[in-house]
Amino acid sequence: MKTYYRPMPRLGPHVPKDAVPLAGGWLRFSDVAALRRGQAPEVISVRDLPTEILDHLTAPRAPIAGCDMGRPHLMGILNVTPDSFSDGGRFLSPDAAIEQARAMTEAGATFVDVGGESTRPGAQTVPVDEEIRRVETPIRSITTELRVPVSIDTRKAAVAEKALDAGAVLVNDVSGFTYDAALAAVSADRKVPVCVMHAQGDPQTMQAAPRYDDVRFDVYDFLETRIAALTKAGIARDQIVVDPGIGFGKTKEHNLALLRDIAVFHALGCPILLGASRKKFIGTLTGADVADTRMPGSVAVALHGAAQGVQILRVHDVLETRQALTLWDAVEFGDP
Ligand code: HH2
Repeated sequence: MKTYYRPMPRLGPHVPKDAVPLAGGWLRFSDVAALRRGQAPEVISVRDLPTEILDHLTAPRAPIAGCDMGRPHLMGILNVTPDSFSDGGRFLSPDAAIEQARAMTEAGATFVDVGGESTRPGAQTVPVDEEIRRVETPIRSITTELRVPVSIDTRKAAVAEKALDAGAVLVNDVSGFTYDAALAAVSADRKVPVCVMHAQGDPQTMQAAPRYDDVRFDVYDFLETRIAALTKAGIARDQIVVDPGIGFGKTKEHNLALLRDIAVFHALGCPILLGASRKKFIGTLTGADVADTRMPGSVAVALHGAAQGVQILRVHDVLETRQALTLWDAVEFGDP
């Protein structure tokens, strides 16, 4: 039976002598939970790991769009849509979009993720021309005026092409490159990094009745298969970022299980992106019904991600998350 290896990162300055770096980054680990479907976890020593897993868990990640994956990054969310679940309608005008991108960059975002189609539960597909119309101008002005890598959040090859022409440098697809067969080829041709996210179902129906055998391992296997498909399509393995897709065809329990064991995805050997910001499960757990009031819960999840070695945190509240991360970092690792 397949074993999944979940490193148990240590925080703070006191680590055992045999601890090794997690993904070449800011955490170290010496113990790993060996997990199997339907069985109790077993904690094993890093010395007992299969060689390929040890390599995937420890090897430094290549830079993504020029950003060093040896430290946590904030990806600021910029939805140029009328209907996104949290910021819909606020950044539709090019001026509002660039101002928001500037504010997020000044607050510490090292990526800006621009999306022209909401993929919230129940959202309708946006025609390609309309999606291009929404994203092209903001991406061009952000990449001209600000020195921040822009990612294009789209499922469609035609939109990605225009966004890359306008200056985007990363393709982020919430369908895990399953929606439009041409998107992987475009990303390979243009030699840009990609983010492959897991989703069960499409936005219109995904929250109806999501089901898994074990969400952690089903998502892991999906991402592993997609990495193989994307490398076959010509995308360099070290330019693939993986994302478990919080809220995409997942119940609150599914989201929590994924977050608790998010470190298992390090065994894929790729940087991890986590997008939990203001999502519904935060409201379900806290009673914060309105998305804009979910900042504190979102910050808590982002800190958890950083403590598990997640390299890219996709957030709406950049200033607040950066402040929390700075304090967390100073306490755990010492004031620089
Ligand atoms: N979540 C959303 C959109 N894109 N991309 C990645 N890689 N990971 C995510 O978790 C993710 C994503 C949904 O959130 P948001 O963009 O805030 O809302 P909407 O889809 O309504 O525009």
